[in-house]
Amino acid sequence: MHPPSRQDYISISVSGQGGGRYNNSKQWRRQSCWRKWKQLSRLQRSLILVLLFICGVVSYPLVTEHLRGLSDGVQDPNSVLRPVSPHVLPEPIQPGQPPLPEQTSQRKLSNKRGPPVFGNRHQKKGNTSDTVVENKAVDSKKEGEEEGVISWRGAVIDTGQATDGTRDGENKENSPATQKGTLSSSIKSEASMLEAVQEAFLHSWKGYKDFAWGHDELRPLSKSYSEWFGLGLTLIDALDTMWIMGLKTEFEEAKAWVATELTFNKNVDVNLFESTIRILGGLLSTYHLTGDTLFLDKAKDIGSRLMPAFNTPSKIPYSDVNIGKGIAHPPRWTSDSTVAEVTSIQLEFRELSRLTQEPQYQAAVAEVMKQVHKLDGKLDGLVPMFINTNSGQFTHQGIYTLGARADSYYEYLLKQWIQGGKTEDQLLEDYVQAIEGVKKNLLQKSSPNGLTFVGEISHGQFSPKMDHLVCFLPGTLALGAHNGLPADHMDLAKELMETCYQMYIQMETGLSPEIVHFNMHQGSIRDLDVKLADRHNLLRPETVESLFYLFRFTRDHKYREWGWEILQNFNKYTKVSSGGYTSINNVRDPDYPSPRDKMESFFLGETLKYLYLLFSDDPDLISLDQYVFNTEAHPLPIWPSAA
Ligand code: DMJ
Repeated sequence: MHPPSRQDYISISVSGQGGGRYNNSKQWRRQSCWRKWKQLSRLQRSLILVLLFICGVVSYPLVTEHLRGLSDGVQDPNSVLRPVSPHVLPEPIQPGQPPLPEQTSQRKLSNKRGPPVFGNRHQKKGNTSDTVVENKAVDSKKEGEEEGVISWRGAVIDTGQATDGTRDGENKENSPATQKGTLSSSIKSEASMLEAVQEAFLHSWKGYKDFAWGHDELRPLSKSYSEWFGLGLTLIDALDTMWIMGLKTEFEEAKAWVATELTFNKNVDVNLFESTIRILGGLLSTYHLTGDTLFLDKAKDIGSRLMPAFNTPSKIPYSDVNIGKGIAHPPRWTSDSTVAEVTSIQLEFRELSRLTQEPQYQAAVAEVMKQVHKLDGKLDGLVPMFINTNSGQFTHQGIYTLGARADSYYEYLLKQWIQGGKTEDQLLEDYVQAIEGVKKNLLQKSSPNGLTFVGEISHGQFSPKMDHLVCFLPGTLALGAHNGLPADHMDLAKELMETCYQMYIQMETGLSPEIVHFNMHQGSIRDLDVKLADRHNLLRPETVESLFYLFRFTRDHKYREWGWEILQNFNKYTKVSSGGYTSINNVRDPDYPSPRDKMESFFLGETLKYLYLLFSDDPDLISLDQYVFNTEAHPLPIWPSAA
C-alpha cells in the first residue's frame, strides 16, 4: 500500500511488479474529512461554522490586498510581492560543448535556460547543395505566369500575400490583434507557462531515462519499456524539442547515445512512414538546428536503408522495410499501402536529396505524388484511404475522411508547396481543390450549438464522425492563409479550432477522446457523443499543434488559455508520479481514467513542443516563414530560393 500522495495530480503508482493502481489522494482526503465532520455533534459543527465566518470577515481586507498585489505587484512599491522575473534565456550550446557541471536532469528549473541560437544552415547562400531541387522547382513554373500568382478554377491566389494579414513575426505583443483576448487571472506569465512545459518534459524524460533509456517507448506504470522498431524512437523524436527548450544537459546525453549506440544495421522491420516522420525527420531537423553533422550522417544512413520500400511494380512504396536486409514488403494480409503513409514522407526525402545532392530520394517520393495526382477515384479532390502497390490504383474506395489514413496527405500537399518555395503549382491546386471538397462534402454544423465539424463520407452516406487526428486541419488551414490562400481558409480554421477545443472541455477530464460523433438533429441535448470504444486519449498533439498556428497568426490569447487548460489536464489525469505520462482509456471518468501504461514518442516530439512554442512570445523561435514542420513536428527549412 502506498500512503496518500501530497501531489495535486492523480498519482499513479505501482504496487509490485507490473501491477498499477490509482492512488487518488484528493478523493481520499475528501472522504476522510467528511467522515470526521459527520462524527462531530451539532453544537461542535455550529461553533466551527461561526468561527470560520468570523475568520473570513476579519481576513477579507488582507486577502483583497494580497490579490491586488498579485495583479500589479510590479507597479506597487509597497507590495511584498516581487515582480515575476522575465524568462532569461541561456547562452546557446555549441555543438560538442560539454554540459555544465551543475546541470543535472533533477535540477530545479532556473531562469537561465531557453532556446539556443540556431544553426540557420538553410540561410547560407552559395551552398551548392542548396540548389539541387531549387532549380527543378523554378523550371516547373509555367511561362508567362506572374510571380506568386496562381490561378485555380478561376480563383486567383496571391501566394506572396498573407490573407491573415500577417507575416510570421510581425505580430508584436502590443499590436491591436493582441488585444483581442487577455489572459485570464488563472493564466500565468509567459515565463511560468514555458517553465510548466519544461517541467512536463523533464518529468517525461526522467521516466524515459530511468526505465526505458535507448528503447522505443516508456511504459510508465510498469516502469519498463516497449519496442516497436528497437531504434530509440522516443529519444530521437525528442532531440529537437530539447534543443528548442534549451535543455542542454538532456540534449547532450541523448546526442551521446545517438553517437555511440544508435545503429540502423539491424535485422528489423520498420514502417516506412513512421520511421520517416519520426527518425529521418527528427535527425534532419536536429541537424538543421545544431549544425552537427552527426545527425546528417545518421539521417543519410536511415534514408538510404528505407529506399527498398519503393521497389514495387507500381513505385507506390510498401509499408514495411527490413533496414538490415534491405528487403521491403507490404503487410501480410494485403498488398495495399495507406494513402496518408505514402504521401507523407515527401518533406523528409526531398530535404535529404537537397542536403546530399543525391536526387534518388526526391525522385522516389515525387513519383508517388505524380501518380496520386492523376488517379481516378477522388471525390472533389478527396482521396480514398488505400492504394495498391501492384496496380498503383486506389482500393477500398468509397470512404473519404480527413482522419486516420488520409489526414497528412492534405497536410503535405500544402507543406511541400511551401517547402519548395511556392512554385510547384500542382501541389497547390490539389490542396485547394481538396479544401473545396471538404467544404462541399464533409463540413457540417452540430446541434444544438452549431459547432462546425468535419465528418466522413462512407459509400455515399455522410457520417458525423470526427477523429481527433482531424484537429491538425485548423493549423494547416491557417498556415495556408498565412501563405496567401483564400481568407475563408482562416475563417474555417478558427471555427474548427473552437470545435477541437470543445472536444476537450466537454469531457469530464478536459481531455479529448480519440473519436467523437456530432449530433445533427434538431432538439439534441449535446453537440457530441463518444462511443465506449473511442474514449481513449493517446496524448496526441493535433489540437495543441493547431493552437500554436492560430496563436502565431492571430495573437489571440484565448488560444493560449486553451492550451494551458489542456496542459493542466494532462498533468491532472495522465502524469505518473515516478516519471512519464500515460495514455488513458477513458476521458469521461475523472476518478479512474484507466491508464494504458504507454507514453507515445510523439508526446515529447510533438505535444510538448507545440505547447512550448504556443506559450513562447518569440515568433522567431522556429519562424513559420523559415521553417515548415513535418507531420511529427520536426521543423525543416523552407528552401532558400523561397526566402
Ligand atoms: C504522429 O505520429 C503524427 O502527428 C502523425 O501525423 C499522426 N499520428 C501521430 C500523432 O497523433
